[in-house]
Amino acid sequence: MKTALGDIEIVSRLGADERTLAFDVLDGLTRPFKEIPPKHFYDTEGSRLFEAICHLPEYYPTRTERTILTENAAAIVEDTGAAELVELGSGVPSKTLLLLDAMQEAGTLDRYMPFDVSEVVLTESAKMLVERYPGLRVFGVVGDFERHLDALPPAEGPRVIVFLGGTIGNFPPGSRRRFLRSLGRALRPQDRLLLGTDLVKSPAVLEAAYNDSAGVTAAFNRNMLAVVNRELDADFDLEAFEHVAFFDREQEWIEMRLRALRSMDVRVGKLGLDVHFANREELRTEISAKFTRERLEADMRAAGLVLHEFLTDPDDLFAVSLSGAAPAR
Ligand code: AVJ
Repeated sequence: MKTALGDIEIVSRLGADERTLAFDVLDGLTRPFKEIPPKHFYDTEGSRLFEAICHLPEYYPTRTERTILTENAAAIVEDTGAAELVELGSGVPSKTLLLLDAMQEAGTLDRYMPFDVSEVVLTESAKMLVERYPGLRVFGVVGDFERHLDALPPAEGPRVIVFLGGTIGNFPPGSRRRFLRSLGRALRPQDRLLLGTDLVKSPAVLEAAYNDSAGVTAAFNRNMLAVVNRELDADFDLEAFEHVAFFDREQEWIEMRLRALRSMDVRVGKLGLDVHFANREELRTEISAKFTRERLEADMRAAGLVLHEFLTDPDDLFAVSLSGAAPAR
């Protein structure tokens, strides 16, 4: 689509082969330890609740990452010569604007390539961006960045793949390395990965961020059951589950669960499935891994990447790192 405002192209890779909510619920609710993956939090209400989480006093990651980017955007652009940004799970870009602003300032800004599952979100942000940055080309991919990186056109200038927010923490360690490896394969020697990671810190601070006093995270967590009710014609009683979030010191990740407050049977109509919950049985909805510089470097190395920069805030709460493909040996 070439609009009067500029150059916007949106391609869709969401198709019939989708690993859908139905797939994940059938799989996840019939396991010995019940689990539904965190990507199903984000319907309209879930996205609204997540946005509210980002503004909570206890939830430091969003504002800390923004501070790091504010401080370092110009240097990141200078270091990388970035002309093209690929953004994974863009949503409505806000922190990314700091980078795009710096690229425009440096005169290198050429192309922005967001990935998102929502075509509406992509189209709206594309329109906003071509208006804000005259001459910017936008190539959006409606799809899943775990599987559709090949939808990207070849790089025409120094490219930076941006994955912010600490969402890499949602991957269990093995898939994390596999995913990083796939990103590494997409990088030419001059390209970089800009990655946001939450850092290991005092369990009290971590746990407060996922057990906020206003109960927004609890509502966000329970909303996943509302998504399943609506989409799969299930009859979860949201009141019958309590929010649980704790820091697993062994694994160094936050784990979120929903705990049944009584024994019950839940019907998932569209799957013809009856699921039994014992009293106090838990359903895992998210892991959110926390990193140290050493662990991140080890992950990068195992994935064929080299850590170049590790940028943090003064309190070492969060890190934004720059990595590149390891030279072939
Ligand atoms: C969007 C995955 C980075 O793990 O901190 C916030 C999601 N879950 N509060 C995170 C989330 C509960 C968030 N990420």
